This record gives sequence, structure tokens and C-alpha cells, in this order.
Amino acid sequence: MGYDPSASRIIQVGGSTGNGMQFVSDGRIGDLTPPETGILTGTVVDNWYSNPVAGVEVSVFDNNNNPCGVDTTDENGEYGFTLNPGTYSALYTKYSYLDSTISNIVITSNNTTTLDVTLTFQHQCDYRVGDVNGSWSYNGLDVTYSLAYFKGGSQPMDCLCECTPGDWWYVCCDVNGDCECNGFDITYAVFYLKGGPGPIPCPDCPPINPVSKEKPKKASTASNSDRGSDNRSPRKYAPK
Ligand SMILES: [Ca+2]
Ligand SMILES: [Ca+2]
Repeated sequence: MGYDPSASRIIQVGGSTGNGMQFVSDGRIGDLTPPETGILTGTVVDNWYSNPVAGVEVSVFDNNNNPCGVDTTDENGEYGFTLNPGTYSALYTKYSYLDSTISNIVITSNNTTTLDVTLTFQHQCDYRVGDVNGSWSYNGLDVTYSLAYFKGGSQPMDCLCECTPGDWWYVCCDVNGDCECNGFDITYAVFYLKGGPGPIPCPDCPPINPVSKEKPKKASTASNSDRGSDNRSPRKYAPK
């Protein structure tokens, strides 16, 4: 295509001749046409603290419910897709959170659609209050076990769980209901064994199945993959 002084729509400088005269494009040149896609991006936060949630699986589906892609939120809770123009839905899933589906997401070419999502946290702590030795009952042996733990012995069994968003600790160790695992629980337990008040769960994460007679085959504790990239040491479990 040569230089056309009558061109009414000068969109893009397409090149240059040796004499300094520039070619112009009328917009029909394929490699200058922007890609016909749009961006879907956003941040996922929890409903407790509005903190970013990492490790959320985001799945996008088209109008016919065909999967169009999967992304996982990063440490900033961010995700993103490049999509053809159209209408989509997105499903957000993570262990310890309720699934969320957003429909009628409209993607237009060369535009970014931002979709920030708040996921509702729902803890999955299945345990017996005070049962730190994994026997599925609470008695003096648990107090002995806790004492040994505080002196460097084995950790409480089967009850490391995410009580509130991002906060993993041994919830079965807390018997005085203050959402901490420490020596006060030993004191409380000794009073209990002498006829004092019974064990109280942390109100943030009482056992999800308090009447079950049997210990769950797979304890409530999430697998490492469920925990995603959160490798922080569990808080609130160290003796004080
Ligand atoms: Ca026990
Ligand atoms: Ca406590």
C-alpha cells in the first residue's frame, strides 16, 4: 500500500520510505489489528477481614457452560483470564470457603472487566473439645498429653485447622473457650477433672459435628494442598 494523500482516516503510521515520506495505514492491515480479546481480572477477599485469599480456584465457563479456563489466586488474591468477547460465568472454590458463582460476566474486546469477589469463610474443624491425643474422647489422658506437648512432646492430634481465615491452630487444645492453646487450658482441665465446668470450644470454630459418635476417618485437618501456599506455622499453639 502506498501513500494516499486523500486518505481520510489516518490511524497508524505503517512505515517509512527512504526519503522520509511515511506510509499510512487505513486500518485494514491485519497485523495492526488489535487482538479481539478482553481481560477478566479481580481480587478475592474473605468475608471476615477482607484479606486477600490465596489459592482460590477460579473456573470460567461460556454461555453453554463449556469450561474456558482455570486460574488460581496468588498471594494477593488476584486472578486473571484472557477471553474472547462474550458472556461468561465464573466459579470460585476453596477449602473452608463456600463456593461462589458469578454469572453474566460480559467481556468485550480490548477491555478489562474487573470482578472482585468476597468469599464466605466456613471453618471445617471436626474435633472433640479437649481431645488432644486423638482418642475421640476427653479425659485425664488428654491433660497428660497436653502437659507433655507444652514441654516439647508430640503435637495435638487431628485438630490442626483453619479456625478463622488464615489462622491455623490446634483447636482441640482449647478447653476454656478463649481461642488460645496454652497453660490456662491445663489449669481449666484440672478443675474440670475435679468436678468443675466442662470444656468450652472456641466460639469462632466449634466442632462442626459435635454429636458424631465416631472419629472421622480423615480428620478435619486439611491436606497440604488444601492449605495452598500458606506454610506459616500455626499460631496460638505455643506454650506461654
Ligand atoms: Ca482423648
Ligand atoms: Ca484456651
